[in-house]
Formats: sequence, C-alpha cells, structure tokens
Amino acid sequence: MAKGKFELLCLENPLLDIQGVGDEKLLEKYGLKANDAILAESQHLGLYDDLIQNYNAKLIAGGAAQNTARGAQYILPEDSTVYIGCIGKDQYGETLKDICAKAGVRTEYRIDEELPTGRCGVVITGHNRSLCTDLAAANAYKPEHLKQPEIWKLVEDAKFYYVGGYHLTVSVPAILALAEEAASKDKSFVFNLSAPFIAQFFKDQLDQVLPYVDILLGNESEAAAYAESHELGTTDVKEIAKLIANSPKKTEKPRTVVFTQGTDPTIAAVAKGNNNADIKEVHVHAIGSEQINDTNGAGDAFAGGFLAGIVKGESLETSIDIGQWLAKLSIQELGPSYPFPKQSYTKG
Ligand code: 26A
Repeated sequence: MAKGKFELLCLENPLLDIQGVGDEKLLEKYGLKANDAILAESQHLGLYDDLIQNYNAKLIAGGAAQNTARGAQYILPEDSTVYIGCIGKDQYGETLKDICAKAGVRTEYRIDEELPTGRCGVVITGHNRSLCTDLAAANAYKPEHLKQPEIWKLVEDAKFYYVGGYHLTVSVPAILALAEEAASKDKSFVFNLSAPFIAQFFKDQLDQVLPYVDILLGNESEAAAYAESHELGTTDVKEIAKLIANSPKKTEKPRTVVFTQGTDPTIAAVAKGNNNADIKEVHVHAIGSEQINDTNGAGDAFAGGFLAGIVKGESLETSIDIGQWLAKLSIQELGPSYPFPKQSYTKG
C-alpha cells in the first residue's frame, strides 16, 4: 500500500486514562453518573489516586480524538494521520507520545512548561463508563502553536480535519483556524459532539463552529442534549439529525449528520435543501455481551473507522460500517485500544 500524505489532521485534548472497575460506592463518593463525561472540579481530584490505590486502575492512552486518530491510522496506510494537542513535560506525556508513535500517528504536541499532562478518571461499572477529566496541560493549547510555520504546513497539506467537541472547552480560535482552512479550500471539516455537557454548557462555542461542519458525529444522548439546548422541539433522533443537517452552513457542500445509538442502528442524515434530508440507517456489528471488555472509547473507535472510510473515499454507508467494525474490535480490548496483530475490515 502506498504511504499516506498525512491527509487527516486531528486536534483535541491528549489525556492519559486512569481506568478501573468501580462500583456504586465509588460513583456515589464523587457524585458521578454511571455513564457520563464531565470536567473535574475540586471535589473530584481524589478520584485518580483512589482508582490507582483501591481499584487496581490501569494507565492507558486516552483523549477522545487521540483515540480516534489511532483508530483511523489502524486502517489507513502508513503516514496518514497527524494529531495535535497540549501535554506537560512529564512521564505521562512521554507515555502518550510513545503510544501514538507505536500506533503510527504523528504527534505535534505543544508542551506546556508548567502544567502536568491531563488525566481522565474512568470508572467502569458493567457496560457503562464514567469519565472525569482533569484537563491540566490539555487546557493550555494555544492557536499560536498551530500557526507556527512547520505546523501550519501540515495543516495546509491535510485534506480532512477532525476536531472533538471537547476542544470547545479549550480553544475555539484553534478550531476555527482549521475550519476556515477547510471552508476556503473545499476540504472536509468533521466534528464530534463528544458529550452531552458540550451542547448543554458550551452552546455558544458550538454555534460558532457548526456552520463550518461538513460532517457531524455524535450519539443519541448528545443528539438529545443538542435538541434540548437548541429548543428543536423534538426528541426523535432522525428529526434532530435532519434539523442539524439543514442548519446554516458557510459552504455549499451539504452537511451530513451521523448519530450512533449503542446497539440500535446508526442514523445518518444528508441535507437536501428545503429542510429535507436523505436518511440512512446502518446496523451495528453485534457481539455477545460476554465478549465486551469495556465500552470506554467505543464512540472514538467508531469515529476512527468512519474517518478512515471517508479519507479512503468510501461511501457514507461503508464508512459507517467500518466505524461499527472498529468499535466492535475496540470494546473487546482494555479501554480505547485496538487489537494487535492488526485485523482487516469485514463488512457487517
Ligand atoms: C474536555 N474533556 C472532558 C475531554 C474528555 C476526553 N477527551 C477530551 N476531552 N473527557 C473524556 N475524554 C476521553 O474520552 C475517551 C472515551 O471516549 C477519555 O480520555 C477517553 O479515552
């Protein structure tokens, strides 16, 4: 296979996941919901040591879009994916660098001199996962880093941009710099809703970015949070997808919205004008629940497989199916990981 040319450039928050199997007591102690993603506040900061000391937690590479970048590179030819974010000058940062290098992802981190690398506490209970993130250095990403000539050259050379909605809490100007580049040169800008709290509490930031979004990814609870904060007046996932697909856009390219729904079919809406949309449904690759290790990173793996399909020029349905396939592989591993030796895509 010919080498890639770093067609795919991803931006977001590099984190180290501290993942352990927890229980109701642990969730209660820190006021966490079984299946959620939040930003840590002072009362959560004991969680990380608690997980390590009392719940046999493992340290694994995380950060939603970083997981997605590794997932896309798992499928794409060598040298296809670049990942950008901010880490600290510490062992955790070195660990992330090594894991991405092993996965074949080129990283261009901003290294903060003062703050430590960000951490995400992951509490697994059954098939749920509760994510509690202390962004630390990840919150110190600066658009000036992106504008450095050697980094901006990578931006210019890329054809597809992928940004996790989680980055709306960090740097809207950095996101908009990529979005403008995509819009002005007819490239693709792909964005993920990431978590319900983004549409809920970062609505204004999301509304600044959405007009540039060519492909929006999310799950059913993020769709519901978007519908509620934007008063769409419906809870129907297909309707929500259709309305977002048709919401104002900077470029002529019709917007595509893809919502996964756990084991229910994935919904895709492609804007068709007059508030209409082509709706497609794609079934998931079901596996027995005894085969599931944990669901941390399932959505990121979906996005990685999906992006690999889009970068390779596959159809929307095939790209969704590749996403489902990679998610199926990832939930059988510990955390947001992919099996080695590498497996090849088989249609679901
Ligand atoms: C800003 N926040 C809250 C976050 C995250 C995040 N990645 C970026 N920003 N909160 C959790 N994650 C990551 O999501 C992955 C699972 O989808 C975790 O690190 C985890 O690997």
